[in-house]
Amino acid sequence: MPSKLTSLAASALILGQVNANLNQLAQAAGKLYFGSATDNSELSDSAYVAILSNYEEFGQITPGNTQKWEYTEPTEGNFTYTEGDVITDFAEANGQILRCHNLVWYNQLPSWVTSDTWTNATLTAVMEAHIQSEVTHYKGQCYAWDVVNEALDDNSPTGYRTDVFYETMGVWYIPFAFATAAAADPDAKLYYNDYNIEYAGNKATAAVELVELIQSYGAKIDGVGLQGHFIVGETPSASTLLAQIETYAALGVEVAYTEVDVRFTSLPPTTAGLAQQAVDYGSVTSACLSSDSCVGITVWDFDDAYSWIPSTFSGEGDACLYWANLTTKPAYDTVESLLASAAGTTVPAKTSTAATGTATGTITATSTSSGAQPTQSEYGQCGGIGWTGATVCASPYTCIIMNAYYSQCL
Ligand code: 9MR
Repeated sequence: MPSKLTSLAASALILGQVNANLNQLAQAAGKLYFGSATDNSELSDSAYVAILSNYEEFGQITPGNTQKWEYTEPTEGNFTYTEGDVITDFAEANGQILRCHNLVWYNQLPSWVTSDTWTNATLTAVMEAHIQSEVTHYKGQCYAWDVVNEALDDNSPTGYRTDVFYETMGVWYIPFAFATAAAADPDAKLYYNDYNIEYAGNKATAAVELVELIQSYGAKIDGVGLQGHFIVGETPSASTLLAQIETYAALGVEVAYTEVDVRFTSLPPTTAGLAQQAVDYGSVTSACLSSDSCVGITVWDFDDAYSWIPSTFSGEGDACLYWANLTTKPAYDTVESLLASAAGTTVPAKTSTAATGTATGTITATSTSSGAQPTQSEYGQCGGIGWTGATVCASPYTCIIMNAYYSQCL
């Protein structure tokens, strides 16, 4: 039975209750933003756009594709920003911070870059022209640039990915890219962005050395982007993630979770799986909340309908905070509750979302008794991860989220 103290605390929390949205809560908790990636084709989906454009929900946007080299310089010296501008204009119209993505990456390169036989001098000139043009075009618009993306290879003996840049220019291409970007927009935060560097291991150690390499050349690096493409049940704990954040912070850089999703390796997810996914998203959220060096969290799209996972990992998916029908998952509730708790507030009570893809009513503040649904009495549990009992309170009580695992009729 809950103590009187618990119920008094709940009353205080109710007084501080806000209409919860992820960015609003993240900012109230001291972060710069909670954001999402998006892509041009998605902007014709009006129901999706209604959520994406809500600054209180997503205060930051990352273009998922159209700032990449194959889009912005499809043939040598011909720069085209029309498609990238669609996303940056969208973000600016909504007052959203932009993370710009990306300048130098082995993937999504036009064939003229990968197929030519470059010398160090000629590829250096090409890289310099590309970075100068793109960073200048977006100058003043990008909070941050992912300057170099995924330069490390999990299996390479050197730690570096042997792409056209590394093979032609050597490791020097990395500080060169950062110095070139800094010259073009001194105010943009310059990030190194990668996956599997969110927790201690060989690749994270290589990422630390990469930051030190850039610094040793006297070039500016402001941040490390932790992509955060995780798997349900295999996501590192909050303390493991936090330890790695602090390792980067000790180098004098900030960090951000830049591409978070937590995928199921087999579908459809079970109720227990959804609860685990909520724990996993919660670990990422808690880690970021626990460090002043973590500026924000970006999900690699918020809606399963637009996730990159199913086309890359056959049979896997459901990795986002929202189902494809734009209702929210238990993971959403956990992220929201953790942000709210860090902000010193609470979120409106809501009915829970157990069913896969058919969840309903998750945004509704609710829960006095109605109809024939089972009701919970005063002080009874009415929600939380793994809770399968009544989610409606007997009149006049309201279901209040105490934490991700426990909601109570008060
Ligand atoms: O979301 C992007 C997807 O639409 C592209 O097909 C894919 C091509 O590799 O790139 C995806 O975004 C990637 C990001 O740019 C870098 N980190 C991994 C992301 C997921 O693949």
